[in-house]
Amino acid sequence: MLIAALLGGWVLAARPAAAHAILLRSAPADGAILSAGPADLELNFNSRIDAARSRLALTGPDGVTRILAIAAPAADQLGARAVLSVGAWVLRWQVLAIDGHITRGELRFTVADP
Ligand SMILES: [Cu+2]
Repeated sequence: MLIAALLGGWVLAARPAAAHAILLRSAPADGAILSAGPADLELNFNSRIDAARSRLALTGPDGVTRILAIAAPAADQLGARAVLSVGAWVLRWQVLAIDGHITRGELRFTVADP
């Protein structure tokens, strides 16, 4: 009885966490080295997200942070375009999952001379 109650509690507690948006993969990947020019940024999550309430902020080698216009090619995906110059870049993402929870993270990548 006690075990069942504990197990039930664990399952209930685990369920909302499973719906958090977790980044599964991205392009560019964290730590990637790219060449300069226009780039398609793409982030894939494990759950559906509310693209309208999600945010992508890109900081370039000049230290300036730009909020990117977000496209949502799929319910679990965010996309954006950026023109990348040589140097270090940080892409910060914040997404609202359908369970109402916000998750955030950042990707760092480098643009190198060809
Ligand atoms: Cu959640």
